[in-house]
Amino acid sequence: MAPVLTIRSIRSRAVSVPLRFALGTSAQTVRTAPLLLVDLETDGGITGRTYLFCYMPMGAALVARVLEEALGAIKGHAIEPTKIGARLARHFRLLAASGVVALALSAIDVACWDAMAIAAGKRLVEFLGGKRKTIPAYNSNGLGLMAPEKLADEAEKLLEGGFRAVKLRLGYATLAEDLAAVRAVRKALPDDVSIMTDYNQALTVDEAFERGRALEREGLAWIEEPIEHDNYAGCARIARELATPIQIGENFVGPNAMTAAIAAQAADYMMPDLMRIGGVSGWMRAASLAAAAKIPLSSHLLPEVSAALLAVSPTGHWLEYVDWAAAILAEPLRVVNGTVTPPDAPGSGVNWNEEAVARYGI
Ligand code: SMN
Ligand code: MG
Repeated sequence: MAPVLTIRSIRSRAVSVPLRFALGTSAQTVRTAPLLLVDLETDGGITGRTYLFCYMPMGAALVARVLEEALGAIKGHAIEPTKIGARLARHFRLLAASGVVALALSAIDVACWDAMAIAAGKRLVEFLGGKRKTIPAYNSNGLGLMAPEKLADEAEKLLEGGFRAVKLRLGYATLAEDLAAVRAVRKALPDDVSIMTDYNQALTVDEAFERGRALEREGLAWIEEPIEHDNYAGCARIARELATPIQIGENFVGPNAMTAAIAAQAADYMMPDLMRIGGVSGWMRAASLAAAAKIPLSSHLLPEVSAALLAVSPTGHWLEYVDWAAAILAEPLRVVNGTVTPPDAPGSGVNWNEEAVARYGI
């Protein structure tokens, strides 16, 4: 008999994993990854899992609190992502399903899909109608804001695993420093290695024009979030003006944000975050939007689950690889020749290394 998939409980545990390469962004420096590990238990005995990157330790505590509240609205209900999502959207409507609430609701959705795929005895990628295949990945560990010599040093180390693409954080005080950083990394790497760059919203529209034009001759793969993330009209002007592709999307909360960004022609490339776009359900809607608009779609963080989602996205582009969860996963994602393959395990393949979870628990 098929197992009964009704929601019994949601357990969450926070861990703090030291980063091998600190990540100095124009907004903040991340030295440890605050992760929240989520176990959604069903009455049939199947558990759906996911983790979330919570940006700062306080984020993990807040998401855990939202999960507790959410459980009250869905306990005893059958796992049916569309219905669960609608229930939770209504429950949180007055508070607004953004910020940490969006993270929590996305995590519940991902855990539901994991449980359903496990119950069906299928890998998530197959449960979604696709096949396991290699996905090109860029190494997004490290290359934070730092002295050019240090960048050159770190860039070389980031090719380990056969990566042919890396991401450099920009947004130094001056254009000259941005250029020096790009040139130091370019010089340290073989010519065929792609360099993505990320401003984390540091610039005004005018600064983005000035710096973007100066960077045009550097052969960058993309310039990410040059200005505030939701100024789609400004992004569109920049994307139209610059030859280098503009990339945005990690701050889309739900597919509606992406719909608005596409309508504004805000960027050449888009990269929703699984935990802000609305989990697997939100991602699949975003993938359809990207396909209809012919926009190359990349992922943001959560590479373990994103690999399966990119494999079923018609315009799947690059996977952002970070190793932050590797320390606490039973089966860390493997990088081979700069590519990853969706895990060969039922569901999303996310399972805990309990010994490591105990070690890094907060
Ligand atoms: C990023 C992600 C997570 C933490 C800091 C910065 C960044 C990215 O914007 O795209 O990787
Ligand atoms: Mg980014």
